[in-house]
Amino acid sequence: MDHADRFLRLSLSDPDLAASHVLAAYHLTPSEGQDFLTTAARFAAESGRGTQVPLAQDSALDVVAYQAEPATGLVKLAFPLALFDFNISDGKASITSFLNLLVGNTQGMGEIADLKLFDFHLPESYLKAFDGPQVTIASHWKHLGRDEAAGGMIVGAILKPKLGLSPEALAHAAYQFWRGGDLVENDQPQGHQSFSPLPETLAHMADALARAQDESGSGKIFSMNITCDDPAEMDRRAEIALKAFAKTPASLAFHVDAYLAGPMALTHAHRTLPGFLSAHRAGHAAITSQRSQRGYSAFVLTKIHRLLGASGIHTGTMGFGRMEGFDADRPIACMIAQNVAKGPYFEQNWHGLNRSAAIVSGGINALRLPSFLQNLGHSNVILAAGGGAFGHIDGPTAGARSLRQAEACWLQRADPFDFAKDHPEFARAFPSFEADADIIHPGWRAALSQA
Ligand code: CAP
Repeated sequence: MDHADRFLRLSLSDPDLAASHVLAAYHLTPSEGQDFLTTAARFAAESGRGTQVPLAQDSALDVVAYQAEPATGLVKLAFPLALFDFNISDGKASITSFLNLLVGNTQGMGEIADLKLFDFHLPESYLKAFDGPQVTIASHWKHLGRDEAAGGMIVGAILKPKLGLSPEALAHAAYQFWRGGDLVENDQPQGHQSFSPLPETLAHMADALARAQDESGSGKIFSMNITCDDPAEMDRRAEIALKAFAKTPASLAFHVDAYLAGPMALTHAHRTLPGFLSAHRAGHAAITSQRSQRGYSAFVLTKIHRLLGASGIHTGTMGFGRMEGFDADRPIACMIAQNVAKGPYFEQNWHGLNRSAAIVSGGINALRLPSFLQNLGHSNVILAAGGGAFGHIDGPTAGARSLRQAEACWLQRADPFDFAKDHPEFARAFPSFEADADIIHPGWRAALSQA
């Protein structure tokens, strides 16, 4: 072994390092012909000092590999806090710096075949140097007139089709959903397109929301996609939205495609815009998918979004929707919503940093929702169902009602067929999503025809 063996400290363990280092757990497969421990040591050397040449004695700044298991591929690195970048202006920490050290150049090392980050742990002082959310789901619950500690599921939809509708058609679709639901999110590809110029769209949307609020007597929410390359353009769009929704500011929320536009976009939005801010994550599966052996996991991405200050975070549907996911993904939602939570390798104490809410989206409908909630164990989430709302055969108002009823069915632990008897929108979800009904509730045709 070369000088890199100074970067292997296998006598150390989590408790020796957790207060003074960022800890990171990876799965590593060396390239063919490479020795596992040597590769782990070189990976550690490259991670911090980024050098292949022998170093002087000082090792206080070394990143060290303190666990390395050839049998499982697990490698744990410890990063001294002094290696991370902090703002000159306000002393705040930087996720770009964090990612640069944990999943930067090392992702391309020739001697490594596969390398994926699955978990990390931050010590208190570093964690507190991140913004965290300023606004939590409690602000939405307040606007909706719910219990602010545990107000239950916010029934939301992503407008479908997401592209191609005129401002009037888009606002009409939103209005139809709001008649039965709480929140409309425009999807991450929606911006200022020729068929739906943003100023007109926002004016129609604000009008539709005001009508829905007046008619129902309860609050409604619009979460506007603000993602752009240029922060000045983001500010411009926000300014137009804030003007359009000036009469009902608590109804306006913003969201950013935090994976594609990156930490700077989320941070800019978080620090400049009022209210609830969500992190979408389109494109994330390129690195987070279980089939991708590099990058980092969805768990890591989601934890990063809480640090960056997202009030709501797309967490996936844990295998109960249509996007890739697994029921074992539950810790993703727990990590963002609790003060102390266990990840796959580390327990993180958030030391009072505000919590983020899970945004549940991707193929969820009234039939799939109860199993999802059962796996999660609570319904204090924001639902953003697209097809599950607009695919209801009686339209989006019925779609919204069917989703609210599905939550109630689960909360009451009711038999779905009995429940369907006096909840018509829920009952009509069965023929709306026949393929799901056949799998989740075989025999539904006979059971419902007797109802
Ligand atoms: C959902 C959605 C969302 C994804 C995001 C879509 O629509 O609008 O962007 O769910 O996934 O286009 O796929 P559906 P995630 O309800 O019609 O599937 O939250 O996992 O990042």
